[in-house]
Amino acid sequence: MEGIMDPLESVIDFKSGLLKPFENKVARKLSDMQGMYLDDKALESIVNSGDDVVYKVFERKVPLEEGHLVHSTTVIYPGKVGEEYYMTKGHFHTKEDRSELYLGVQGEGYVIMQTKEGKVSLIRMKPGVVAYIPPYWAHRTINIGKNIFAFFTVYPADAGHNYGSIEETGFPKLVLEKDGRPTIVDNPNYR
Ligand code: S6P
Ligand code: ZN
Repeated sequence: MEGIMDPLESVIDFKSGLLKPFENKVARKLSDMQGMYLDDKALESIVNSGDDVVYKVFERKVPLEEGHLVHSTTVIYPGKVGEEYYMTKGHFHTKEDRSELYLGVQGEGYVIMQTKEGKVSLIRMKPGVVAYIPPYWAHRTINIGKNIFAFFTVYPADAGHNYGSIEETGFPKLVLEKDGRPTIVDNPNYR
């Protein structure tokens, strides 16, 4: 049938977390994440001393239409802003009823999820762990290890990303390093 897309094959490199090949690549630096970490001063000082790439997304190109599935890997580098581990910005899907699957590929982390009604949930991620993010749950991932944390994601191509709500409210919980260990605490700035 005319207009039917050809199948795609890709390979996840389980060591580096790269998806090969990829057509779209996003790299986010700390300077792209102003206001998202608890310790603004620590963030400012890292940004002023040369900035840092926090994470990269490697994505196959598919039409952003209902019926297609975007699939990509995210690689979060190790590091902290003050006591807070490097993490993604986090978002609701613009179409809030669109769900998502994460598969842990390399390293250790958390996926933190919240609903607009104030429910919060965390899943500890490591290679092989699958996290199902149901409709209506915002999601952010956090690298709690000394090396990269990488995961594979699949989600409906018409989902879209709403970053604005998270920029305003943050997540109800933070994952901080306390006495050398990842520790889940209440976010004092949660609105
Ligand atoms: C997309 C999916 C992931 C994230 C990626 C970066 O729906 O949840 O591919 O986009 O992990 O996070 P963020 O919050 O900057 O988009
Ligand atoms: Zn998502």
